[in-house]
Amino acid sequence: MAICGNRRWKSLESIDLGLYFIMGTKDVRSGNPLAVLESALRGGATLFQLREKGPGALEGEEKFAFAKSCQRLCQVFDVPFIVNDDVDLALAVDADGIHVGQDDWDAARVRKRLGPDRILGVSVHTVAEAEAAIAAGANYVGMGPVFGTRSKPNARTAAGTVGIREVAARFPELPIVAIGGITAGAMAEILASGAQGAAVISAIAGAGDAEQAAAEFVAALGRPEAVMR
Ligand code: TZP
Ligand code: MG
Repeated sequence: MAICGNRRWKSLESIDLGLYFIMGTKDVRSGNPLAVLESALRGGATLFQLREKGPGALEGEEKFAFAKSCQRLCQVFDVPFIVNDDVDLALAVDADGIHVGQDDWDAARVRKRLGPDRILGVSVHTVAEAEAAIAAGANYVGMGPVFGTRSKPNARTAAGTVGIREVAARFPELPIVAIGGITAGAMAEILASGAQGAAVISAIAGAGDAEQAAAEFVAALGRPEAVMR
């Protein structure tokens, strides 16, 4: 499998999918989104994706400025900054990577636009989609929704971890992150299925204390080296 390198994270092994925090301004129920991001990073989020979409989402210059602010915070914590869907924004802000779904852009075209040095994540649901994502140059795949979610109105039916198990068995070296309704209490099941970690919106963005919520996920990862910042 061709694994693409990355400027700031020299090898794929150093891109840590353990706790992949995803947030847009509308996912934050109370408080300042940047403060929530900072708390999540402080609690131990290992990767961040800006997913700014839906009614009332920031656009244009406001979205650019917010992305830059998120990126600066990620840099302070040495955490990769990924942009959802918006290839132009990802390139304009010099993001570390982009994540695209099956209905968004063709992943191979996105890889061409990004060049070899940025992280490319692709949402997949089947072994065939995972194979196509690898061929397109994906560094990791996202799989879900595992459980029911209220963060994505058009989400597919919750699929549990069956698909993850199939993809992990077929492509043992492919990094997989599970998504959809994941709580810290489900981490053991997620990891047992073959995923390297969880992508999380509401359990952190909607928590009263995002730092504590993130720290609970990190504790559930069960890695002695993953410590709170
Ligand atoms: N894709 C599949 S489920 C989902 C996305 C973006 C939303 C995950 O959010 P939450 O709040 O962690 O269920
Ligand atoms: Mg998408």
